[in-house]
Amino acid sequence: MGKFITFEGGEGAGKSTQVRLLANSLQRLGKKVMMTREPGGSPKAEAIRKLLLEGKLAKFGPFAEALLFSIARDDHLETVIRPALKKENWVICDRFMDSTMAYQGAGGNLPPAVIKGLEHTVVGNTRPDFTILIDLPPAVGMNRARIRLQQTTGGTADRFESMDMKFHERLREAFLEIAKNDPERCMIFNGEQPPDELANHIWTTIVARYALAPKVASKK
Ligand code: Z5A
Repeated sequence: MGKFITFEGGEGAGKSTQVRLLANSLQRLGKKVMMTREPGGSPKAEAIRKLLLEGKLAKFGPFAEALLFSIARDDHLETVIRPALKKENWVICDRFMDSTMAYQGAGGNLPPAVIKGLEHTVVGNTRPDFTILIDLPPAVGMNRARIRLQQTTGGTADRFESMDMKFHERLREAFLEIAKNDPERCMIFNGEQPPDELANHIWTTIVARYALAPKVASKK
């Protein structure tokens, strides 16, 4: 079996940037890597992503959203993640089950037991080996996301980006709580450091955790 690594955190934390940098480092070591993301990652799940991020289903409330994220995750796991793990890939996923606990749980006030039930049914034994939580003050992340939005789409925030700062503070606390309660799986990294420094810290941790040959780590 391969390895399953997930990145979690708030808006603009730098997850996508770090997913790419970690994938590059692993590939330079000759590892087979599959980068993916949630919501999405498979054709059916990408279709659900569109509905969720456009906010068209928000009127049904957080339970309906949690179900839809779970339906998308089920397809993503079945058609993409589990087959890739069977082929010895390092699967690196931009957001996964902890985002449901943070956004629909803490953010949407769904009871943790409901989310845990969905997680148990959908994820089963395919839990991440390692989860990298990139933590930073929501104002910093939102500002990064805002600047990027202006540069790319002309300034239209999606369903979750448009929530108020208190919502994003609750998310941050929820992610920190998840990591604190599962220290074997989760590690918290400071997202305020420059991308290359953060990538080096993550890489050093991965090298130690999986006993990889460290000499390739410093190559760009
Ligand atoms: N969601 C949910 O509610 N429930 C669920 O179960 C799941 C998801 C799975 C997916 O959005 C949304 O779905 C998400 C949660 C919800 N909420 N929102 N919005 P998405 O995939 O479109 O967006 P995201 O996951 O929040 O990612 P993001 O906003 O694109 O941020 P990021 O991936 O963490 O950051 P980035 O793209 O790497 O970087 C953002 C910008 O900052 C970019 O311009 C970078 O160049 C810059 N950057 C990156 N790193 C740094 C550092 N270290 N310093 C300075 N600047 C940096």
